[in-house]
Amino acid sequence: MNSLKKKVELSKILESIEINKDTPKINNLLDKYHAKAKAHVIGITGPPGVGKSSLINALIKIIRRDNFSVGVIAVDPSSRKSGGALLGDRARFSVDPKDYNIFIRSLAAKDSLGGISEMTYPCISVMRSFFDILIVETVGVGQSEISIEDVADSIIFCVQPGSGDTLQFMKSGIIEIPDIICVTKSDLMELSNNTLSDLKSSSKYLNSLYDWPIEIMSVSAESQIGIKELYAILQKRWKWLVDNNILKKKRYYQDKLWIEKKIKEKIGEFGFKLVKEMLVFNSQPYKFYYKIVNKIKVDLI
Ligand SMILES: Nc1nc2c(ncn2[C@@H]2O[C@H](COP(=O)(O)OP(=O)(O)OP(=O)(O)O)[C@@H](O)[C@H]2O)c(=O)[nH]1
Ligand SMILES: [Mg+2]
Repeated sequence: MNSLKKKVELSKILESIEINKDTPKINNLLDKYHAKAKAHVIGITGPPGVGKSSLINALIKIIRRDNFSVGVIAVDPSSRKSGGALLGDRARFSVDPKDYNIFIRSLAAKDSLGGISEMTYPCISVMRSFFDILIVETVGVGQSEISIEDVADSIIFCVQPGSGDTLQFMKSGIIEIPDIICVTKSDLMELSNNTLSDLKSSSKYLNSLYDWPIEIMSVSAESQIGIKELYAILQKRWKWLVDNNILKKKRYYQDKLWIEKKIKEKIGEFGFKLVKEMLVFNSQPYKFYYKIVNKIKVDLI
């Protein structure tokens, strides 16, 4: 199938999973794509206006130069009160419309705090079977039931130069510890250097899961500084995830968390406690979810 056809097919699927969610047909379809996952799912998060979209634009260029295909899910926070970029205009994705190996999809954050709505994971499940790399942009506010850390394989946390709060947030658990920390706008030399050295000197407080050495670096999307280096780190990270079998564990955890959240939503915390022990599955998480929710409904009636 050529890339244009693929793009059209993908748009149709995404539309249909939003309209027909929770039907057996859609859950079968989701499992079909779930089984074909190939992309490295990269979450890019950070406060409004920090430069996430600009960084994604810069990454897209380098990814395409390498001839890899790339999908982007931009979780749009504009529907929430906090609004969009506070510091200057919001960057749009400036991609070549004739390049069918780039696909950008916006999802409304609705009222979910971490910006991850119920539809984000099914959308990721489908899109990661279509592309080599899938990037998800969210505004990181943390403290929500499901956040970007629960649906992506690697997390880049963007820090505004001159902001001193980040480390405090991490230490107090308000934000999860990311895999890569990027101080953005490094063309703003002095501010950026200070923030970078603050973060580096405190890195001993950051213990990442599974012994991944957290990378702390500075980037400038505007001046193209550090982008190649960031891309190289992402490739190293992908190899590390695959070679150490960590990807498999992470993906199982992502599936399980999504199922748990959906079950809680359908039958509440009490109902969830009754079935918690039953949540063991090997594959096909969407069919499994559907089966279990229906079994509970029958049992409860
Ligand atoms: N000097 C400088 N400005 C930048 C850089 N990257 C982004 N900006 C500016 O910062 C502003 C916000 O950039 P965005 O990329 O939209 O930031 P964002 O984090 O995606 O913003 P939201 O999606 O609204 O949360 C824009 O005015 C950009 O031009 C950079 O590398 N250097
Ligand atoms: Mg943005």
